[in-house]
Amino acid sequence: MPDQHSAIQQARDRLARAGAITVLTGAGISADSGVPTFRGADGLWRNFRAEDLATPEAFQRDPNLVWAWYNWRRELIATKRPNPAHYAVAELERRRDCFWLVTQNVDGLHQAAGSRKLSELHGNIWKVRCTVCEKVTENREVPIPIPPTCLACGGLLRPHIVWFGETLNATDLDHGMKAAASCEVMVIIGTSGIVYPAASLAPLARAAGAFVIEINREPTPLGGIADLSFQGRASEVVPVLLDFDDRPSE
Ligand code: BV8
Ligand code: ZN
Repeated sequence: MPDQHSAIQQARDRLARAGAITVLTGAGISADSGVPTFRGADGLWRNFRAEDLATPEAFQRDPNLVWAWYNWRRELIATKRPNPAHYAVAELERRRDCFWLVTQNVDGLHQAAGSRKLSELHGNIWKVRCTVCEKVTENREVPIPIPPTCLACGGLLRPHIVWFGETLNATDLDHGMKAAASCEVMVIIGTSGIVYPAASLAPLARAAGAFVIEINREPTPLGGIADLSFQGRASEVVPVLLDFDDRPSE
């Protein structure tokens, strides 16, 4: 890995010359906004691990407990704002016709920062879906009364979120895979690279010939396929990397 300064210059040159750019984000991009990451120490709630609650089985067994967890997260996220990394990604979208953002996050902070060309692979914490009529609506009640019921049919509502063991929305996944397979540069920000199929988008981009840039606070399994890995806080590193001139250096 070249020294930090030349690595930053190399990343900026690659981005400046890239016509098509795809960004893949995980919980780490929202960490500096105060949103607990999924696997970080601050992600626990009443000593439950997220993986134990974000499942259809947990919801089947005790929907009120799962809703209490989501109410805790909704209340917390409702007070959080995008950070400079979210804004830098939204700005990059405006600078490229061929741009797509694939996020694993459900917090809605990318949209709050102005991102529009994105797929939310794991859903959105501000959307609910009826378990009976499947109607999806936006709901920003904080807290949402438990158990929430569908205005259309009275059925029990669930978060419109993809839980472990559930398949992703085929359109979202397809869009994400196409964006990974067709980009010249993929920027991966704040993901542990553990959850599939989202994590498979990085090797997919690499195999298709993309230059892969990773930003994370610590080394991840994706480091092995990144051409450049930057260790640091997304809110500090991402704005620096994305601050490039569109005139590639000679
Ligand atoms: C699927 C919504 C087909 C929930 C999420 C056994 C049985 C069933 C399935 C599986 C199985 N084994 C494996 C699987 C597949 C499973 C999976 O991958 N499991 C993992 C745990 C091994 N995947 C699935 O089940 C997917 N569906 O495969 O369907 C299928 C069906 C049946 C059977 C087989 C296959 C569905 C996955 C979606 C799960 N839902 N979220 C909710 O949010 O309520 S995933 C969850 O993890 C979040 O969305 C999160 O975004 C995502 C990924 O985590 P990260 O975003 O990476 O967050 P994490 O905390 O892990 O890491 C944060 C990173 O940021 C760290 O690297 C840290 O260093 C860094 N960081 C921290 N601070 C900063 C920072 N970086 C920069 N700056 C900072 N300041
Ligand atoms: Zn309904």
